[in-house]
Amino acid sequence: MPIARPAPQAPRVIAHVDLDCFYVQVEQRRRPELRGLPTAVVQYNAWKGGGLIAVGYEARKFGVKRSMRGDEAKMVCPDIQLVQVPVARGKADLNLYRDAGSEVVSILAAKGRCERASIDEVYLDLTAAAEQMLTATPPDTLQEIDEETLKSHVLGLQNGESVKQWLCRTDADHLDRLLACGAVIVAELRAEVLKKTSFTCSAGIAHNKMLAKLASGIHKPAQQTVVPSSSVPDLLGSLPINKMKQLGGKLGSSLQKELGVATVGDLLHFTEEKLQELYGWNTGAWLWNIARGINGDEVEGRLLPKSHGCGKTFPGQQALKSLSVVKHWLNGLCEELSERLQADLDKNKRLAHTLIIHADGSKAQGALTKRKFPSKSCPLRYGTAKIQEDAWKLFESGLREFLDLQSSEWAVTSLSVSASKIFPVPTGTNSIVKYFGEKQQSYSQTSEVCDVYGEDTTSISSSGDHLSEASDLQPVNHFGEENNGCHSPGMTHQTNKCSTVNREKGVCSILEHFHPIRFLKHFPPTVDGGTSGSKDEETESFKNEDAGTSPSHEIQVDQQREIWRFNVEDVDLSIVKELPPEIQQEVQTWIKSSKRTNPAKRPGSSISHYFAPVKKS
Ligand code: DCP
Ligand code: CA
Ligand code: CA
Repeated sequence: MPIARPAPQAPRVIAHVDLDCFYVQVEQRRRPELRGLPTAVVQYNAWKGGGLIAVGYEARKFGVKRSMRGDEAKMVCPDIQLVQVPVARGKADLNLYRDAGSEVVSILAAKGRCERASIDEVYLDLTAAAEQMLTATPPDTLQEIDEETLKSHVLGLQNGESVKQWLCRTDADHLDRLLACGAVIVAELRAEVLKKTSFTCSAGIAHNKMLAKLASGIHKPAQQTVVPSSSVPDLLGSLPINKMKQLGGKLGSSLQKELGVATVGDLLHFTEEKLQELYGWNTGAWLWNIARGINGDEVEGRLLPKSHGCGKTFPGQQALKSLSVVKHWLNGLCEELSERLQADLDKNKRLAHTLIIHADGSKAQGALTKRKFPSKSCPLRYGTAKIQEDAWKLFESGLREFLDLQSSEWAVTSLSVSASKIFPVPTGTNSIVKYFGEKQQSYSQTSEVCDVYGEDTTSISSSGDHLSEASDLQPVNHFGEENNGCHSPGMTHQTNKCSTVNREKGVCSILEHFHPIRFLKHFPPTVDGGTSGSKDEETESFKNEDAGTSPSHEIQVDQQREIWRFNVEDVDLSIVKELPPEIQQEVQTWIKSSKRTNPAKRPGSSISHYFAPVKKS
């Protein structure tokens, strides 16, 4: 759902940068003999030459399109070079492209806040850099303006004014002067990307994200487009409503049908009150804003994806019809997801907290319900086998709901697994507290939100954000995608309660043994002789007390004023293994230090021993 955010008071310079025919450029860099030749990247499934997922600009001249299959492309362009996407585990392996995208991101991030919005695009907030340039070296003072800047397309130029004249106008208002600086900066960045990676990209430069995104697709490849405020009414006046991000789906169709709105500019005919009356307060306000080119969305400082996902479609005859076949594919997807999560953890020190599965299915004709295959989620446990186990439970629970207790025949036509709610690994001795804090949060969040809302996105350029082309194989990227869903493996569809999740296993089982105790100002001594946290110690988040025969570890969360306690020597290693590796290491360190101080070990007899709260005396 769109969110209406008013424009900030101060003007901003925002760029949207999108790589041209991205997978093709990556393949042409690997195989330079393909440079300059009409080239396309095709999917793994070779049926009819494989579905095209990226088409180079040389091939586009012949009329080759992404919707075609290889055989069709060869008919319109006999010399086309078809490169198959790399394959692993019977599906596309996009790591090559992800890494290439990361190279570009690290170059673009040099000049301002940078948000990686998809596998091949970023937003940049260049306001500070542009302001600085305007003060120190505005375009009119430059001895020479580089060629790439001069090739910019400036929307709405009047009376034969040249780009150079527009860039150097000293009587222009502050807003236009800032955009002119933005154009110079973006041209430099694009030249840098070309020099360092050999990739060309296109960009839009405007006062907000929405306009920058619209502009980057207007002139491609290897070009940039500037949107001065004065050009906005014309731009939006001619923009078909379904080309606007978030208006490609139901909302856009409703506007067309109910209000006869054909272009974004047509929305100007309606008052904000009317739009709010029809579409609700928030959506109404958002529509009123976009009609005027107003958009307050911030560029988020995020160079890494918000979630990881991998999926595959099984159209027509390939549909999966037995549990064992579904399990085979699901296991493969989980294996890939697990590898990527581990790589993210190793490289970026980030942990994901929620596992989600999505599937599409069909039922035998005559089945009574029209229910869709529900998306399901649960807290994520690290380790391939655990992810596979949980994903399988999620699938089974989804299938039960999908069939609605009827014993109808079924077939699965797409499967995907993803991991979301990714946060940096907390550092320092505080980490386990933060880890459990986040776990508890994600656990309760997933128990509240139960439906996945399909995002309703179309852009003027054919964006790869969601990679959702109907085809044999559907790689899923989740840069910037929000996932919602709530169900968990242990949950039955009758109860619809997440509290039954993983009672015996997993993070939740551990959480249940970390009973938070309200922090008391003068906490009495513990039964095992360890002293409690005093007020002075509140900010010391983890305390290893060597107190008597049974040392007690005490974890305090000062913000929440809660304490967890347990006897570290009673911790069962098999339970520790369910934690992410970094946290495991930390717990191992406590255990080692505890053993050193207290070699007499007393084994715990039941799970309730392991993390049992220390009783107050
Ligand atoms: N992609 C995909 N499946 C889709 C859409 C895109 O696998 N349905 C992949 C291949 C693209 C990449 O994502 O190269 C980026 O998608 P874009 O929509 O940005 O398209 P291109 O970069 O290929 O072309 P353009 O020059 O139009 O941006
Ligand atoms: Ca692109
Ligand atoms: Ca793109």
